[in-house]
Amino acid sequence: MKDYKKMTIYQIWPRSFKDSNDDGIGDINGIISKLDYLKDLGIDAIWLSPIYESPNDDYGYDVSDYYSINEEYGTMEDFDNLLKEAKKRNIEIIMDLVANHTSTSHKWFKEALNNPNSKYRDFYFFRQGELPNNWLSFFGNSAWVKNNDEYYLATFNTTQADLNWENPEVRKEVYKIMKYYLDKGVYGFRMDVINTIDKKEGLPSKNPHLKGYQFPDDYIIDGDKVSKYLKEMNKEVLSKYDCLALGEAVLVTPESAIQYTNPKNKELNMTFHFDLALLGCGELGKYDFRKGYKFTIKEFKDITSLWQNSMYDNGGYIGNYLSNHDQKRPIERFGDIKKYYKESAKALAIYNFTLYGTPFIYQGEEIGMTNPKLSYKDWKDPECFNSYNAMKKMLHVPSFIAKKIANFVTRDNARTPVHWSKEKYAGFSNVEPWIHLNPNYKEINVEDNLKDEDSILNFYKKCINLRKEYDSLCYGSYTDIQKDYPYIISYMRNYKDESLLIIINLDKKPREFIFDGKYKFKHLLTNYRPRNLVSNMIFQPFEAHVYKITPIT
Ligand code: ISL
Ligand code: CA
Repeated sequence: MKDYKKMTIYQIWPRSFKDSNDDGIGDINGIISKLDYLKDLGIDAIWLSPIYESPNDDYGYDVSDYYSINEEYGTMEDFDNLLKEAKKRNIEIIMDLVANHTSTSHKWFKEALNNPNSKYRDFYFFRQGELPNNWLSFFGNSAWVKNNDEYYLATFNTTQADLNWENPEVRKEVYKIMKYYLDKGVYGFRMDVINTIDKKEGLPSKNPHLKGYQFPDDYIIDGDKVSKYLKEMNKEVLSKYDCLALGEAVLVTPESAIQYTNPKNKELNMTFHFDLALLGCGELGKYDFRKGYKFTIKEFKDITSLWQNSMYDNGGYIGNYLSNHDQKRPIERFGDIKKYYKESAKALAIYNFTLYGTPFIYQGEEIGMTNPKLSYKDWKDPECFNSYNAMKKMLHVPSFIAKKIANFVTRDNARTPVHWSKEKYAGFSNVEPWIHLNPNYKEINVEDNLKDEDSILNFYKKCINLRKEYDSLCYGSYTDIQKDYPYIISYMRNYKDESLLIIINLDKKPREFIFDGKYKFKHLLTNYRPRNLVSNMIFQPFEAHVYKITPIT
């Protein structure tokens, strides 16, 4: 059995990873050319954001054919080759399974539109007549799209039509896709918005007494039948392979995450949660600026503690991440790019790699890539365009402010090309990339990071190795130390007779930390200088340490 609890997983968003054929778009052969780099970094698996055929309205999360590869990225042969080359290096490939919806260019949907008697009508949600309900989509529109005299449900972009999982034939088709790729040798799936596959019976309006579109929330998230479908998927597919089922469970609660991932329920192996990503956002998500994107370190700590304790104590399991293709680069939010750039990038790495759960790295994070300064002319992301309009229409935000907010939060921030070198176009391509390139590639790039002993990249390698060496980081319990202290996060990880102590100052100011208990200690890792563990310590901004400790008896 492969052990996903010991793995480090690296997310590739293919369009911006590496271009091999000079069209300015990342591709499969580009990924193959960087496998040695990834091997050297020490990762065990790659989660590949979607590479299936797609009109790219949502950059691959709108699939038009699950059995072919987007030609901009290569061919099925290239993909098979990627699998083979990755296997050679002991790297697993995890596919993105986008099965809550298909593109409206998918043949099922086209067939459903063209033929009123088609069985594919029941693959989706079509309703005649009036607007069926007041649901707001994730991307800020009505969740219903009008097409002639009917509507179809699309809870994300208007060209992503929701599949009707109630229909057993839909589920069968999904299982068929999964088997096709598992039989090819992929290690598993990251399942896109998998906890939204059950829509509330009868599709009633949400809070009908309120004016305007309402986010359907519990009417589409974590519905009662999600677990039923996952159990069936497990029985029909997952249980037959040595594979990983990772759920992107959007806005999931700890209770539901435990339900999905506790092995006794036979559903998924792990899930992501959204609470850190949404820190400082208003209740409608990242375009809801009403909290000013402000949060405290104490809130950050409380979220950590809630998830760590509830998962470990109840047999649940999560993937830990700070960045992905849906969030701007987090170093600006949780760290300090001006004064403590390297220190904070490394402190955050220590955090992400020492928690209970499998750590994820998003491409470019390992070299400390930052957010570019975007203008509205640089936008590519459909969520950004739609949410910009929604801010103006629904929240009556003036255009120039809406633009500022969108520049600040758009997913485009995380989707600029990876900086491989100082060369023109950052070594990503020999031509102008498809999306804005962050001009700071001359200062932040893989080439320089590799050369510099003290680089963020070399620090990531150390973090990855630490997990390989210390089982307590992979399997151990989690215990908060000084839970209420508002600046420094500290916790212990225990497994069998091994104990690790982690202390991280998350603040931009020096902070004092009082620690009681007498221990023998071994210093394992720091972003400053190794120092003794004593009861009273002043930690510099973002100073972080990992110790192995044994009680003095
Ligand atoms: O980005 C978000 C936070 O503001 C989310 O609402 C995001 O849309 C949600 O996490 C679901 O994401 C996944 O499904 C989307 C796709 O656009 C994202 O890229 C994907 O990660 C629809 O398929
Ligand atoms: Ca290319």
